[in-house]
Amino acid sequence: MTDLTAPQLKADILRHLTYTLGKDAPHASRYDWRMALSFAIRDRIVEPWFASTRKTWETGHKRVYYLSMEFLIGRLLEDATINLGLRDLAEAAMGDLGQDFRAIVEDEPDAALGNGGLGRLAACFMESMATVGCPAYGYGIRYEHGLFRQRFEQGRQVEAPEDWLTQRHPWEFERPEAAYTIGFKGHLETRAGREVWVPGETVLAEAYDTPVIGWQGKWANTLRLWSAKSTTLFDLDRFNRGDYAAAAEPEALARTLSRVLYPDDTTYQGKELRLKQEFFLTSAALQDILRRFTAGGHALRDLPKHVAIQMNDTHPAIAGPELIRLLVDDHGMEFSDAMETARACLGYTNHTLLPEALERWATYTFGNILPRHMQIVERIDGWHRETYPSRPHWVGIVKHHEVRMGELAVIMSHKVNGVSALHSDLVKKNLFSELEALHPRIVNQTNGVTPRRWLKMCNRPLAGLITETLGDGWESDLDRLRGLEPHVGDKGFLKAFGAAKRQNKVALAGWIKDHCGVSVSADALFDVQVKRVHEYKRQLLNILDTIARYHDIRQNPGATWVPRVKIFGGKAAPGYAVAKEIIHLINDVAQVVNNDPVVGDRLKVVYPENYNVSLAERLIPAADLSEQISTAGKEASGTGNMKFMMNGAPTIGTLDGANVEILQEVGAENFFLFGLTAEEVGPRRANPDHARDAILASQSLQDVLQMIAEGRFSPEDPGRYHQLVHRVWHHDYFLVASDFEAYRTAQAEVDRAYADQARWLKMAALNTARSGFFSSDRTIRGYMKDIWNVTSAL
Ligand code: 7GP
Repeated sequence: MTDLTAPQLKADILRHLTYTLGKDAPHASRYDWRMALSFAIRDRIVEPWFASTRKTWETGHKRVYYLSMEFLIGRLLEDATINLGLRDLAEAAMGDLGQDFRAIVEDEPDAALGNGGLGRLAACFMESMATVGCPAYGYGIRYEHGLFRQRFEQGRQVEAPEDWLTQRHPWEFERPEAAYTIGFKGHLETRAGREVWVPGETVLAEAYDTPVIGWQGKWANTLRLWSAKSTTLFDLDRFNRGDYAAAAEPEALARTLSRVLYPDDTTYQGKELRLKQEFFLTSAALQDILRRFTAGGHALRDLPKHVAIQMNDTHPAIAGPELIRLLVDDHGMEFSDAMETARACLGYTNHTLLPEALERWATYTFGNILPRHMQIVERIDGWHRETYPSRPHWVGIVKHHEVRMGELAVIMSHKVNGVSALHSDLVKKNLFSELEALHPRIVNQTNGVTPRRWLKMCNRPLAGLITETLGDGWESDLDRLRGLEPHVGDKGFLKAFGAAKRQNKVALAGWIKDHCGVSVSADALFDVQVKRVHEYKRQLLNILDTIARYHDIRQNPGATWVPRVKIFGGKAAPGYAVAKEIIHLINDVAQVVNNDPVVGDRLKVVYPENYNVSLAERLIPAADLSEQISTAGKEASGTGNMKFMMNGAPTIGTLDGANVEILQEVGAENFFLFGLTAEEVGPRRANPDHARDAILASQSLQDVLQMIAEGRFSPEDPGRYHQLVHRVWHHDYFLVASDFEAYRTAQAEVDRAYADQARWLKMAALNTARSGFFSSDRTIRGYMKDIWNVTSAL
């Protein structure tokens, strides 16, 4: 922690405004002030950052390398001030300078270098590794355009490019000296009895480093993002001939590699550019790792003693063959030694069981782009066949002219992990059961989230109450939240807890009024489902229930209703037609419900555009109810579910992913459980009439489907949802119909619980009190012990 004073910080800000930005105060814009503040704060990170690096070098401490195609970081300014203990000082200093700290903070664009859960997890992990003092590097791609911006036009999702880098990104340091050549395509030659790869294309990977500071500034790690540059800068010949566009072509072509983030989360597309991006990240990272390692003067056989490499899903699974290639082709190691060395370093985290998300590359594409790696993959497959002669014939990496990245990642890793207890179990039993039987290596590491961002920063009223009640220090020892339990019987505490929630709700209501044009009452139950839009996550189930509620209110407006605000947020992959239809339906329902005078405050539906990390920070602290309603067996873990719990929102949910563990921690009386279990899902689906039976058994569901089919929510286009309704009747793979009645019953129970505010507040407070397990510090300690074999350097 720093002992900076307000006048010093002010002086730093003004110095940066003058000498870094070249502005004087009277003419500085909000952007200028934000830059000046960011640079002043960044200055405070540099010292601990250097100190951490120095210490790691001096002690020869083992390092962790986290390879991920996504880092969904969000904003950094406020987070950095919080971890440095400078937040209030920064607010005061800016106030003195006539600037509104909140406005400055919100001027920062989100670094949206990820799609959803997998990318956000990587960002939480970076913060937690810095907090617990695990020496680590994150490696990713510095996409010029992060995840697209979402807008609604007449209720339809429209995508616009995101351009966070058009402004200066004050947190990074460009490292032109740290650049590596990455090859693609070309051919193989035999020279002196060795296979040599002669790439047909090359690009340069240039590093940009962002320091990641942990809680209280005790340790800092590096997030190193690669940007693609051309190896041949400019075609001067062509330029001189006047062909300016062609002259710039090499540069433009190379840059496409780090131009855009693929916006699909759970479907795999098989696009050549994607494979190139994956190799670009992985090769640059591994070259950098080996350079750093050999600079330390160690023998390559000792790599696993000093280096742990984690593959965040299969996206960087080319790391296995690439590490072998570098060790064998560049460093002269024997294949079998290289194989052993690579496996001892590598770990693989699986994030999904959805078959459509499992990466498989046509051997044609793979061999064309990475001919040497194709050869190495065949060799690995051969090695595996020989090592396990008993292996069933269908098990292996190359099958039916495809390279299966999951199998490759498992075979190349000493440890494989799932992300919740249930998910790891299913990975073991279903996804990789044969490989696991040959060589057990699957372990569980239940996901977590950083409580610094997801409680301390985003929920000041609640964080303040916790500190008042428990004192300092819970932020890095989240199990201490259990200390709130004895207070839950105390009326005064519950009142304060309720007041904190209400303050967040009032703030959100104001924001909704300004941004969505809908008036909502802070007395209503805020029921929130925010996440990527996907059929398995079942936003459809939620909106069907909303329509049923609407229908009932219209039938019987005089009954006592617990007022609800249904809040949705999330993006659909641009090519995912069904998901986009669901978004459209939600917006259409919102139009009708919000403008129906019979309904009034009893029900409102809001769907703010462009859900992202910053919007999550606004919505989650104001939520009363957390919607985690995926078809059991489909959500690997979920991490939003943990954020809601921490912020005192009980869950309505299925027995899926980490919901199972949330239920276990919080107790059944504080969780609204419903629906088929993972074990029941298969048999249910096997009944060809499952949806029809469920619909015929539910008058309410029949009414709802009828209303949609009649065009009640799309009067100008009554046929708009015929297909969607048809799907529910005939192709209800995710069992929306089968779980509908159970969901409604659970929602009715929610109403009853909420109507008794004393009961509700107690449930909410217990959710916070029992959320300590879901700190990503706990998760990271688990990886360090069970997978990376690395200790804290603190
Ligand atoms: C997600 C899972 O869907 C989610 O359940 C989990 O909490 C999160 O990873 C972190 O483990 N998966 C992805 O975001 C994803 O892109 C495809 O998966 C590989």
